[in-house]
Amino acid sequence: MNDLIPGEQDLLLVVDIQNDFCPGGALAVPRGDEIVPLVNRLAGRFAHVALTQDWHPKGHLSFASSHPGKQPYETIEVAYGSQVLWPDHCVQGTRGAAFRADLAIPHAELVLRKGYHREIDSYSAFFENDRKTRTGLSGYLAERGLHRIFLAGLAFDFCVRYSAEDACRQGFEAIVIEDACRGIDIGGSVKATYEVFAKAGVRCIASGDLLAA
Ligand code: VGL
Ligand code: ZN
Repeated sequence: MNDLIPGEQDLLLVVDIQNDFCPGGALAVPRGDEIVPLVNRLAGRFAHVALTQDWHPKGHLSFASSHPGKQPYETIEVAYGSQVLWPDHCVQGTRGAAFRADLAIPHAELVLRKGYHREIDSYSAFFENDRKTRTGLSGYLAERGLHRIFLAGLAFDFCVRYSAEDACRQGFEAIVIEDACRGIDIGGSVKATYEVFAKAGVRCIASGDLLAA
C-alpha cells in the first residue's frame, strides 16, 4: 500500500503558474515553464485541485516601482515587517497575470486570487504577509473535508513555501512535490525553505513517488 495515492480528502494546490513567473515574464522563475506538463499530469491523479493566482493592483506595495530609489530584489521594512521588492508583476487583468496557456487542469474546482490588497503582499495561499489577514482557504478546505494538501508550482521558496508552512500551521498535512516546483533563490531562500519545512513538518516527495503509486 502506498500512502500517497490521492483520495477524497486530498487536494492538489497548484501555485501561481502564471506567465509572469515563467521565462519571458516580468518575474521569471528560472525554468519555471518546465514544470507545466508534469503539473498537468499530476493534476490528473487528483479528484480535487485548486489553483492560486497572484493578482496585484497597479502600484502594489511589493513593487520596487512603488518606492522611489528602490530596486527589485531589495528588502525594505513595511508596517508588517520585511518585504522583498519585486519587479511589477501579475497586475490584475494583464497577460502576465494569466495562467500559462499550456496549464491544462479543466477540473480545477477553485481559483484563489491573492495579493489584491494594495498595502499587503501575499505569498501564502492562507495568510497575507502580515501573517494575520486570511484568504479564506482554511475555511474552504475544512468545509469541504479536504485535509491533506499536496503542493506544486512557483516559486518553491516563496509562494509554495509559505503556503505549505501555513497549511501545517492550520492543521492540514502539507506535502510538497519537489520536482513539480522551481525556485527563485535569492539570499539563501531555497536553503531557508528546506530548514523551515523540516521544522514545520512539511513533507517533500518526488512526483515519481506519487505517479508510481
Ligand atoms: C511570488 C514573489 C512575488 C510567488 C509572488 O509566486 O512565489 N513571488 N509574488
Ligand atoms: Zn506577487
